[in-house]
Amino acid sequence: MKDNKKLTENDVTPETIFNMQRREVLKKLGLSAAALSIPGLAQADILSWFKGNDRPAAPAGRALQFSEPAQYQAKLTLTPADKVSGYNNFYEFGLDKADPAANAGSLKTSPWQVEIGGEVAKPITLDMDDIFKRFAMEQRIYRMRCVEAWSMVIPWVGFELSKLLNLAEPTSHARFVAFQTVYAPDQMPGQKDRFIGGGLNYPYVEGLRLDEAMHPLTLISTGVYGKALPPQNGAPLRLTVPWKYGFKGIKSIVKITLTRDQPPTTWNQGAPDEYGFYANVNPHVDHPRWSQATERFIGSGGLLNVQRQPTLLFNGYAEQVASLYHGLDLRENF
Ligand SMILES: Nc1nc2c(c(=O)[nH]1)N[C@H]1C(S)=C(S)[C@@H](COP(=O)(O)O)O[C@H]1N2
Ligand SMILES: [Mo]
Repeated sequence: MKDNKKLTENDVTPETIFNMQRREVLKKLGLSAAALSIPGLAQADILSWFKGNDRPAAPAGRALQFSEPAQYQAKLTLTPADKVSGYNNFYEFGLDKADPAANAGSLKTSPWQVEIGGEVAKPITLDMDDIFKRFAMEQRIYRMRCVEAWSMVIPWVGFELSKLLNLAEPTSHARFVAFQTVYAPDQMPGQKDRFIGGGLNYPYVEGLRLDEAMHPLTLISTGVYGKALPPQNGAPLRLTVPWKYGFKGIKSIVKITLTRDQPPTTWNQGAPDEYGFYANVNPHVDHPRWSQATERFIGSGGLLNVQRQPTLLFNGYAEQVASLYHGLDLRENF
């Protein structure tokens, strides 16, 4: 990190804040905290929420067993593990990128059950033992592109969502799949306090079209970097859809429902003009407030002089998924 560099306001990205002490950044800018509206400044409220509560550290992730199918071991530069699990979006634990790692230890991830129901012939509820017994885990190296225009490359461990859905036998009426994060306001400060949680509706919900959910690239992740997911990454199981913006990757899932109609999704409800249902990564369709043509890749380097790279259509997975969207106007269906 170049500590001597004179910062400008344009340099103040979430990464800047992540890598430097906040007061240091503010000092370099010659500003008081009040002059900047940085979500991280909500941190103080989180600390007071935890006062008198336990703020236990997350348990160390257990090593997982998995295969490494050659076609999914992309030769890409990985984002280091400490960034994958230290720079997160999980608004249930606060808005700052460092908040989930600091606070998500309060989430009880065991025992855990996930319920699959709705338009299925065989509704089923599974615990994590059932999941690990029934589904062979694979490591898959995927690009991940957040709608905020930063990106990572992450070695997930997981299994294809289609296997889980097939177990429940979707009926001929099923056209969409709805997902729900756990609702546990006593463990998640952002669910209890609208300010800490960024004003979103909770529980966080997401959805896919059935064909997207059944696509072989669509994973349920149970681990990262060879170990069980830490809570800040969405333990014990979360969705990973590599050709879509990161917010589709709903964390800490307790409920999966096959539906006839398109289900509501949290970010779309929060700001329908900015976040659509599809959320396919697309460098040609800008966010109303910023360009999506390029992205800041979060690698091993210091984050002030972080590398910008072009964003790829469908995040580089066009060959595999473009056929899902034939005849769909991607600008209208953003
Ligand atoms: N329940 C829940 N899931 C969530 C979020 C969240 O705030 N709550 N944030 C989303 C966003 S915006 C992104 S970019 C990814 C980040 O995943 P990561 O922290 O594991 O990289 O999680 C997604 N899943
Ligand atoms: Mo995101």
